[in-house]
Amino acid sequence: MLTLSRRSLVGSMAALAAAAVARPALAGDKKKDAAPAPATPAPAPAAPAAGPFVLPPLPYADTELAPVISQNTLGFHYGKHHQGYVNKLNDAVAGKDWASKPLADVMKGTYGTDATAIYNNSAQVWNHTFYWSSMRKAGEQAPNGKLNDAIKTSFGDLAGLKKELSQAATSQFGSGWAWLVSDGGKLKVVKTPNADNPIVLGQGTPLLCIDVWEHAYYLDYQNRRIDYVTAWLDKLANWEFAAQNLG
Ligand code: MN3
Repeated sequence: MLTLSRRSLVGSMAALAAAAVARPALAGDKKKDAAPAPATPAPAPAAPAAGPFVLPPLPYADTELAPVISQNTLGFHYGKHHQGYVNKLNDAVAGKDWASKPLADVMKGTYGTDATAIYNNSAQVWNHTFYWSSMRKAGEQAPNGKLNDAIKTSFGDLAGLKKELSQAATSQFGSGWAWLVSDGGKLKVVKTPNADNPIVLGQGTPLLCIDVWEHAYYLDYQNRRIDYVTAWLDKLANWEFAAQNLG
């Protein structure tokens, strides 16, 4: 019911917005210093300016993470939240040098500056892209080879790693992320608040991440973050991706 009402609301708002303007919204419409509208409406462009950053495709079908993450959750998370960060980033970099820079350079270059909108949205675009690849089609999978050796050295065994990741993910207060990173050849678990990630914080090379913002799990698990994290670690963790990142 929640899904239906939210979608209906979005649809109604879109209809209202469409009725209120004579042409499609443009990227520059929100700027207060935009030129006044001409008396005679200009022809509508073929499509709104998209900006330099785009939503990357998911590495699986949106049904393949079920039953751990439903198609409904993934639809909102990817199609609304991740797309929203991309759109806000494009708005924030419009007319700035950042518009021509790689995404990772943008988030590293704006961390700790007063360009908070560019930083927050660029880091969230990066984090979510990494998060999608940190998961695979739901099922049993275990790390092997060099990654498995490193897990044994750093955590004793896979259960030890899962316990640390679970603790980090469930103890992160409010919104944020839990990460498996490689730092100087040793694996460790870290957690970061809001949009922050181990790259900007200098905590090592990310291997996997778990999104623990409520939007990642609330439709499926409500307040039970521990159930989401446990199922994620047992059924979705993409150890092949982690091994690739370990190199
Ligand atoms: Mn998210």
